[in-house]
Amino acid sequence: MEFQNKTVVVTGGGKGIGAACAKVFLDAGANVVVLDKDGDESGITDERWLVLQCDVSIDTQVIEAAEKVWQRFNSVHYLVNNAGIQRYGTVVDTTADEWDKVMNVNLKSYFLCSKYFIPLMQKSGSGVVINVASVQAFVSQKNVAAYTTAKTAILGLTRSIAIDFAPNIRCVAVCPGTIDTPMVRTSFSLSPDPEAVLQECIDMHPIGRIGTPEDVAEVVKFMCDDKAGFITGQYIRVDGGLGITINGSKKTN
Ligand code: BMA
Repeated sequence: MEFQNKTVVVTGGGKGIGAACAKVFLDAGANVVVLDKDGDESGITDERWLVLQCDVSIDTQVIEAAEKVWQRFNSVHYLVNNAGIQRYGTVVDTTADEWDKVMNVNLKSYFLCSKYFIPLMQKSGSGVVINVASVQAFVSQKNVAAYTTAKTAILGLTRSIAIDFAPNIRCVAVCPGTIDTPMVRTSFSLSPDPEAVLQECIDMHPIGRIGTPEDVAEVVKFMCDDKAGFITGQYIRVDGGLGITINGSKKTN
């Protein structure tokens, strides 16, 4: 119960990596706030569990959520910026609307939630902002121009927050590889052979599997812990080795 009397806010907390983060913090004793435009399907009922339907890319909705969180728990210590969508396209294929949508959900929401929750962390004494990015902040693939741009920008935002709000507030980016989430499964389903895409993804990761949401959630929790108190402005890849290979785990001979 190392996070007892602490409050964590998780965006996109209704499914995938966000849901795993929310659960890990609940199990560690924290008050947990799930912000998700679709609500939450976990069925958890607990006095330390608050679900707010909120589109975190919209300024007024984040302001309202921040007020409700403060009313309910009177503190905010951790913010996990995690909400994300993936859309496909080169810069030529991507429509201006799709570009804006990806930037709004994957990047602007991180700015907005930081803007409105950091002051509450300051009132609470200290805090940590975790920005869930992606290996696509470093390496990329075809056809994901908007997504990879947003994920790369998150690293700059992470540095800015770390510098501007030190020493009491730390900020760390966590960069997952392929993780078995509804977002990734939806991407797979766009292919005529989703199983083949899954196998390709497995082969890209030297660890020999894709990640689980819990793989990421445990690292997020550690980065929030005081044990990680000398880490700020940094990124950590949780990618099964994806980012260190030239050709995945494929043998060359
Ligand atoms: C993630 C998502 C996944 C992808 C992975 C590795 O951010 O884009 O769909 O498999 O990066 O490229």
